[in-house]
Amino acid sequence: MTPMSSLIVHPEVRAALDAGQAVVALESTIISHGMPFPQNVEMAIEVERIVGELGAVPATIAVLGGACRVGLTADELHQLATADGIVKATTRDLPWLLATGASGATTVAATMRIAARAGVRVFATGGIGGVHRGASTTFDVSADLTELSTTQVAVVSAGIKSILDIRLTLERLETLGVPVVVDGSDDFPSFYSRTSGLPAPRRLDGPEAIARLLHATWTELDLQVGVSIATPIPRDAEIPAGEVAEVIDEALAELDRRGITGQEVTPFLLSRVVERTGGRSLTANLALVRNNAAVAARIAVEYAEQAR
Ligand code: PSU
Ligand code: MN
Repeated sequence: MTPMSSLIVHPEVRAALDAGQAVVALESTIISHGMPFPQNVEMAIEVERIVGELGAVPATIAVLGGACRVGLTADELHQLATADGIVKATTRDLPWLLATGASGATTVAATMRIAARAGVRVFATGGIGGVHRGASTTFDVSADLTELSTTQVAVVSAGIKSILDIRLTLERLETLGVPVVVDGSDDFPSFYSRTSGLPAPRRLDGPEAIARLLHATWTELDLQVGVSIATPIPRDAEIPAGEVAEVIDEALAELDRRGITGQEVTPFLLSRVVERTGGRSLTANLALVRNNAAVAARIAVEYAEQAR
């Protein structure tokens, strides 16, 4: 077995990378564990279309049958959205998936690692993981942060969901040396809401400036880090922070009562929020993922152009 047989890049993605054209990575935990069916598969197909229309090649990433896959077919997206037994995989789960031939939906961390192996530098998701509320006793800090501290991929998100401690997550990202910029706002966004009560660590406006930052990070300074790019949810889809706060507090209390810990925490909180807001949060979630995909595609196109 050659060492690279565990990495399979879709021919269209391969061709784009070889030609120095824009590629945008997309994650799969959001499909298998972040949203209900059928909205999950509809979302997965639509974000690929949005990326394509803006001149970049979409590459959804997952592990299927023990191989890291970069770029999936519609059938494979459907399988991730519906199949039982697709494990949620962060970076440390990748060796187990490869060794056992299993399939896994990749988190932000695992998606970044596989994207970097394939040479994809720009990645769109919904929200990144971070420091959980109460982490001083649970030690629950997402491996997304560790990955951002070592892997050269830019992650476009709508900020951080307030199921997490946003202030502590930003502190941790600073300690880890991860550049954090907000596109077009002085406020750091909190997923459903355009603000979080915290200032943007740094602000940049538009894809050209952000692509320059990526080249400064990797090409000029050769920093071995990821970059976190937050873009606020579109105004017409925003849910004011106060309206989800109560639902999130209830979900956190239920988490405690039920003693849910570890990898189950984030999927549990995500599904509770959708249930308790009567689907309103799902509509907002879909709007921000579409927006993040478009922002990432424009950045990827600029990044490729500035490399010429
Ligand atoms: N936050 C969201 N939506 C998501 C996730 C986080 O608002 O779908 C998913 C992402 O895949 C992220 C993962 O990488 O949850 C983080 O999981 P954990 O907290 O177990 O590291
Ligand atoms: Mn965790």
